[in-house]
Amino acid sequence: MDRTTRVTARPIGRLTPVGPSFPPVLTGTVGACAPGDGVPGPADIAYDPATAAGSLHTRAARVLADNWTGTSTVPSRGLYPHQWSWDSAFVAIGLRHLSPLRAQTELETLLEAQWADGRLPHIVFNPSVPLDAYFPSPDFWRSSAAGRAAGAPRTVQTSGIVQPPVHALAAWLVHRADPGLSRARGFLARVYPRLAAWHRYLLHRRDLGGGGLVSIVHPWEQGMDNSPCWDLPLSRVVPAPARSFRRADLAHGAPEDRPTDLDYGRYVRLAAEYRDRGYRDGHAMGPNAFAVEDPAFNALLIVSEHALARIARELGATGTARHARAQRLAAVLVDRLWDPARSLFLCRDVVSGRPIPERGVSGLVPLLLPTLPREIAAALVRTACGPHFGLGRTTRLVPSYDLLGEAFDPHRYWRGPAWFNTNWLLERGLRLHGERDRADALREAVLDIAGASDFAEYVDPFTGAACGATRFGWTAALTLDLLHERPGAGAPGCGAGAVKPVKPVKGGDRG
Ligand code: 9WN
Repeated sequence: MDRTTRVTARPIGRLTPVGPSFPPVLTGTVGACAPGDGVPGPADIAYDPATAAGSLHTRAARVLADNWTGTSTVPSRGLYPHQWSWDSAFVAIGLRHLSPLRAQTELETLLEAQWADGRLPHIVFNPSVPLDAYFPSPDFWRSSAAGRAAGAPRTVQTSGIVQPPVHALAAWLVHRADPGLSRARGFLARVYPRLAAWHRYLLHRRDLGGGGLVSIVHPWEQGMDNSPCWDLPLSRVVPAPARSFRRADLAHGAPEDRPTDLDYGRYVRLAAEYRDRGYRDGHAMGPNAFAVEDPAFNALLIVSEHALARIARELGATGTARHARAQRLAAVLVDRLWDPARSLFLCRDVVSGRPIPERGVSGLVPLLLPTLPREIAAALVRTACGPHFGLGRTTRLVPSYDLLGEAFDPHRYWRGPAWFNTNWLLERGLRLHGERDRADALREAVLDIAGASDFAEYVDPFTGAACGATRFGWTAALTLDLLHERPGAGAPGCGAGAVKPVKPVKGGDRG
């Protein structure tokens, strides 16, 4: 483990635990600190550890230094100038190799913006960024007013939707990077109640299909915003009129790489309606509602639940109930979303009750699950390497969508290009299931293409040409993470690592 942080740990305030009656109050947390208050600044990152790929390491570290705001990391200075939820989790996973303190701070800042009902908002807005720098801006979401009943914080503005729950996995990996520092700061003890409340929110308020899996209520919640998997359920949504909003993303990206105006109108309509309902979940779903069970979102929750079990264990509990719940959820995932004919997990439209017949990369992400039946893991590997995703044949990185699908477009947002976070997840999945050679090849491809594309947000899956923003946060962070992994390594040591079989039990989330 590379220990490059030059920051001395000192105890800081506590995050207030969340629960059904918790007030969104924070006491003396790191989020209030400015550089110089014990929170590391760019100068605390060592750029030149002795690694074989020193210059790639240096360049990735520089991106993270440049995107650091003092308490968290923006995905991109131009296109995404605030803190995003799953971006921060991926960033923390890479930052832990440079500065475990800064990685802890990244997650703590996000968790401070948690709502009283347990949800972790997908954006935490930086008040010093002009309102027109990103749309939808805080005055669209109006979180502290519209979200009051759901317990939105008063002192920080956020969005009201969520993103995939990668956070407990990130917290566990960050802890493992420097357990001494983590214990000295009481890191796990402070984040655990918040992470537990986050999972509770998802499992209890978002089981809209009634079968045990979490539903997303907006394409942005799943993180793969413009995937063709949403086209069918989105087609029922009446778009908001184009004149009612002004997109900011087109100032930074080519229109042909971004979602269409029609799709944007639908995103805006869904978000505005959710806001106008006070961000309440579990209302009676109308025929035009958007509610989808997604395999990647649920797989990440399961992996994070295993990580939470490990955190509980570190804090003195057994973790058994959480491991059991994760195993139970994995069985439900297979039961509800596995499509043996396509050898892929599919999304399920909760409103119609039917599977969505599109092949998206999210259907491969359950490869991360340690308890996946062996034949399903093998089938997923075949699918990744087959004609629909082309890994190792026509592509070096797994594309976001079916190469043979009607909606495939190598450049348009989540409709074909390859992203680095999904490839990082699949690299871990391959390693976990004993596919070392394929995992090594994918690792090498991520490193080559991330470096050559100047840490692009996403790339053409055939040529590796950069699309979207460059110097993108999670691309740099996950490059660092892979640089610190030994090629040829076995199963990754994460929340999803070797899980002892336990008897499933009902209920209980105390670890
Ligand atoms: C909406 C920040 C985010 C990522 C998402 C990605 C994109 C936002 C947008 O950028 O979404 O949340 O404006 O398109 O799709 O995965 O978290 O990097």
